[in-house]
Parts: sequence; C-alpha cells; structure tokens
Amino acid sequence: MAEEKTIFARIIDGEIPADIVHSDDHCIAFRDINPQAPVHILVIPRKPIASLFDATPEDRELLGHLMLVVRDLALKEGLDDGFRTVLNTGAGGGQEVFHLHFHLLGKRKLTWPPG
Ligand code: DGP
Repeated sequence: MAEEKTIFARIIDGEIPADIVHSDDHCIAFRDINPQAPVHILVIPRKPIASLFDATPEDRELLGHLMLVVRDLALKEGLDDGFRTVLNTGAGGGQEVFHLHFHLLGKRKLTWPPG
C-alpha cells in the first residue's frame, strides 16, 4: 500500500495553499500556519525525507543547502540580531509532520532552554 502523502508533500505539489517565501530545485520555504514568533518559516526539502533519522550520507549536500537557505531567509527577513533554527526529530522530539523541516524563528526574544 502506498504511504499516505504528508501535508508538506501536498504543499510541494500545490495541492494545499501556503505562503511560500522561497522555492528552488531542492527545497521550498513557507510560513508556519501556527507561528510561534513574528517570523516563523519552515524550510523543507522537495525530497520526502521523513525525519533526520532517515537522512543518509547521500543527503549531505541537500542538508547543507537547507541550512544556507535558512541563513539567507533570516537575513532577508531582517533577523540581523539573531534567530533560532529548530529541527524536531521523532515524536519524542516534538515532530508532528513526518517530512523533515527546519523551523526558522525570529523577531522576538527567544529564551533558553526551550520548552
Ligand atoms: P513539527 O512539530 O516540527 O513537526 O512542526 C510542524 C509545523 O508545521 C507546525 O509548527 C505547524 C506547521 N504546519 C502544520 N500543517 C501546516 C499547514 O498545512 N500549513 C502550514 N503552513 N504549516 C503547517
């Protein structure tokens, strides 16, 4: 039986609308539907990697690309003062959508440790 498509795969395929702020051959980025900060963007690979557990050495370049897109978007959003990047992995790590994604959060004071 075919695996059910995640909500993020459906956004990539244009089946569900999203506020897309970046798109290239390897990834897209869009604003989180439930923002936890004034800037809250998700950067996701087009390749359906379920979580960081599922990444392989083959994904090395792709993961690096995602990080640089996070950086570029942070600067574009004016987060010169700093920002937070979160990668929730697995249910125990707070992951809800099983399509790997980086959260980019900024424009509010971010405390540590996180909740
Ligand atoms: P995580 O818990 O790390 O798996 O984060 C999933 C995030 O995805 C969560 O912050 C809410 C966001 N999200 C879930 N469904 C949608 C959607 O349909 N559209 C958008 N833009 N964001 C979504």
